[in-house]
Amino acid sequence: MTVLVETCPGYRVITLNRPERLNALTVEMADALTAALDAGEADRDCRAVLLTGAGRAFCAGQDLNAIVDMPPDAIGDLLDHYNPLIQRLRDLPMPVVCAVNGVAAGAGGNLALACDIVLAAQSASFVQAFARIGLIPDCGGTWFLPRLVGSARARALAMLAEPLPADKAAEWGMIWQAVADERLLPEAHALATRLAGQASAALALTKRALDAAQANDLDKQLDLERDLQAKAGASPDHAEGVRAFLEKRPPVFGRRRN
Ligand code: LHQ
Repeated sequence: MTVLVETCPGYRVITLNRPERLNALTVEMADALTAALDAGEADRDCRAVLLTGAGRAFCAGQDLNAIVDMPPDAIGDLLDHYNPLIQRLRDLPMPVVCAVNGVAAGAGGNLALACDIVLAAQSASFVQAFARIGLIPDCGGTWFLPRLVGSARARALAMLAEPLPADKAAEWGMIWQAVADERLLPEAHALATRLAGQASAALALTKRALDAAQANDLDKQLDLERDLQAKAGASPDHAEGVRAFLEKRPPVFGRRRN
């Protein structure tokens, strides 16, 4: 199995599993990953997802063996499998924690950047490897990078294809945190557990609002916040959150409904 799924209380762990190839992606693997996310969404007890890689790498991007003899005009068609995966990660109502356990190169790096909260092991690095093989950053790289790190850094990362160490990625705001290697999985599981205990509708609406903000002006965004806040405010989780605060006890949120 190139993609492993493990069910934990409140969340699912999805592990890229081709460690002998540094978890390099094939279209079958991208489809399997999308299917695993679909299945997670269909399970109302799944309130967060943790994505990581088996072995010493997170993901080395597209498996170059699988495309070496491909007709040049077929390369772009592969993205018909990868783009739905990136969209799926962004559209998923549950938060996705990414634990980058080692190198994240090419599409592998951008797969990580599509997740909601990215933790990386201190020994991990991010490489926009595309320029080295005459390609452009895909899987959302040209969209995520400038928004996360600014245009100057995005351009240099994309054009020079140099590895960016996890610490620097965190310092630049590309990811949430770099943590000691042995702390990566414990911290990622703790984050997933914590998110799984939060108000699920509010998290889903937060994802929507933040993504929409990338294209909206302030007027439009304020309108959207009003509409989404009306939904969040009408949720039983909001009522429970307020009651719990006033009663000085931890809130107990209900099942995921969206
Ligand atoms: C690999 C790979 C790999 C196969 C390591 N494939 N075997 C493009 C096309 C169209 C549509 C879809 O989207 C894309 C997007 C893309 O992702 S394009 C970018 C593809 N990825 C790359 O160009 C990265 C290639 N890999 C590397 O630069 C290095 O391997 C990194 C920096 C990831 C890791 O370096 P090292 O830690 O020094 O490991 P290594 O290079 O020794 O690799 C270990 C093995 O894994 C090795 O095989 P071997 O049989 O010698 O042990 C590599 O050949 C294999 N491997 N990446 N993408």
